[in-house]
Amino acid sequence: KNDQQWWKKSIVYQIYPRSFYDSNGDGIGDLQGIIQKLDYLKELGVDVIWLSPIYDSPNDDNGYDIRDYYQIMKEFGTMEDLDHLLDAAHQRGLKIIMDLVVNHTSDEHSWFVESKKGLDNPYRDYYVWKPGRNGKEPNNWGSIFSGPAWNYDENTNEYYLHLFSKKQPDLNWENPALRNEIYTMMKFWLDKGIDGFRMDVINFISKVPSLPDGEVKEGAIYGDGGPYFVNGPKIHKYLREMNEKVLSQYDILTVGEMPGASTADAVMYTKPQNKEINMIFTFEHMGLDSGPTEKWDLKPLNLVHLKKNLTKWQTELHGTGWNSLYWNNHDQPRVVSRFGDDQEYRVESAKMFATCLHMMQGTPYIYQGEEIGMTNVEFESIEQYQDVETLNMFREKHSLGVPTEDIMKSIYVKGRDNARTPMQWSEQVHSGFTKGTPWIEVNPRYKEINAEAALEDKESIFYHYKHLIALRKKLDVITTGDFNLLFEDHPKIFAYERRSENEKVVVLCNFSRDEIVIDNNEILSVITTGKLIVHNYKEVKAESSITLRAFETLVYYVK
Ligand code: TEU
Ligand code: CA
Repeated sequence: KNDQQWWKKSIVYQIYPRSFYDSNGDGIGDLQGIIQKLDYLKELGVDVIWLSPIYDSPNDDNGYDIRDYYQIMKEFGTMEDLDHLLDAAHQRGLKIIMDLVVNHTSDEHSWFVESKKGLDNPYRDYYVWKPGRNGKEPNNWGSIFSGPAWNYDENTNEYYLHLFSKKQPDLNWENPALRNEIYTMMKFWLDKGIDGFRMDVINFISKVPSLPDGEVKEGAIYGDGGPYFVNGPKIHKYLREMNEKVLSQYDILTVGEMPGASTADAVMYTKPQNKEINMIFTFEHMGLDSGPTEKWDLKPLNLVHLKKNLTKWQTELHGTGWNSLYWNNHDQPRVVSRFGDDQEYRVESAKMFATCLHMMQGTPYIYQGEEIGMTNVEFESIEQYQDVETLNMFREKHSLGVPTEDIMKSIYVKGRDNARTPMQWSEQVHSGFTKGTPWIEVNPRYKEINAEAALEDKESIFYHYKHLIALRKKLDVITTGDFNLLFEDHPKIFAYERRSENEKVVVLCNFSRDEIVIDNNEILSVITTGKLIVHNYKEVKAESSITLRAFETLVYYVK
């Protein structure tokens, strides 16, 4: 059933429901709000909507801490609202995939409430419990959200593992009873008619049973447990079991979020004959502007490294597996601020990033607001920030005496709330997101950057995305062609070609503010004989020796 590979031709739009559109004035986005914006997404031309978690949750990590997999978060609405959303989407030819968060649950989940009651509780082994070592944590691992990865429970005098926040205890996938509970839950949602899953840190679920200490890297406080839970010893066993018991029975899209997966891992996870999942999210290109220990350790992007990394993923998965393509999501700062120019050349650079990504092989993902060029935010005080990862990091670094302005600088560049300020719909108060008080403040630039203005401006970033999406549907070479990097050592130009039997597309992207002359004869012949199908400047000057203006992108089609 899963052999119709429709997802190779799809474009996915990610909605972070809390910040998308508030229909009832409580300052929190909701399902009814999404229903009211489906026509906007239809206009954009996307095929699939990925909803970040909408299950019942205390929202310690905004829904990535699930308390009940079978209930809708009350702030988002009811199960009837979800059924209504599914119908309304399907009526418009839109598919919906949900976020599957099964590496951990909320500590308020009934399984964990039971598990912590006693060593002999039937749910004890749904989670990872260990006795302390010399009166301290069982090993030296750090949590990804700061602090140790273990929390002490005095009731049973043991520690439980939490790779993320204290309120997100890791599930024990060694336990077949737990695995079967997950498969049953997945089938409940698939039988309701959802069209697939995005699987949260799915390559973390298998841990090395002995849970050995990790290396304490330069400048780190805790050990790096990564080698003992990333792409763990039984991950392929579990994914094949999940595929055999659940996924293979439905015609769905499955994408695994896989921090730390290499291209070799990705081929194993996504080659169809392995019967695991369709595609993965890699983090390698999203880590190139981080220092050795953590993302808050800022480093400027080196374009040649980015080009080589994306080329590696394009070429090593060509004909073997399948790529997802993304710059943005609810965990990443907004690309136009991160790698582009969100002031003078905001429109040109946003269109350039879109073109650079959407002409590659894979399934593109658009994160809410990316299609109108939303930018990062810089709130004055830490009090205005909401993200548990940011707040935990602030507390830890503050206690270590790091100056506040240094901490705030890294939050401005890499904080996840950059992606979580409300979707900017109009220049109305609170950007038309809510008639109430938004759960997080709106980015002050909403008066200039909003969907209403974008829809009225034929030259907007929105219509550039719409055009790229339409091209993917029209030109097979974008889906099937190979990938060949051009000017590979050029420090400011990202250029590549996509080739198939009788079609070729040449993509030129200037990642800099500088004007750059291209006098390569081969490219010049493409420019003179090819058809210009994408550009991001109003006036296009196709001369013989072309000069790429600041953040200019040009795409030529050659038959
Ligand atoms: O994120 C996985 C993950 O590794 C994140 O810690 C991410 O790398 C980090 O936030 C970058 O700053 C997933 C979800 O996407 C994220 O929202 C959740 O917080 C996390 O898992 C735990 O569920
Ligand atoms: Ca609401």
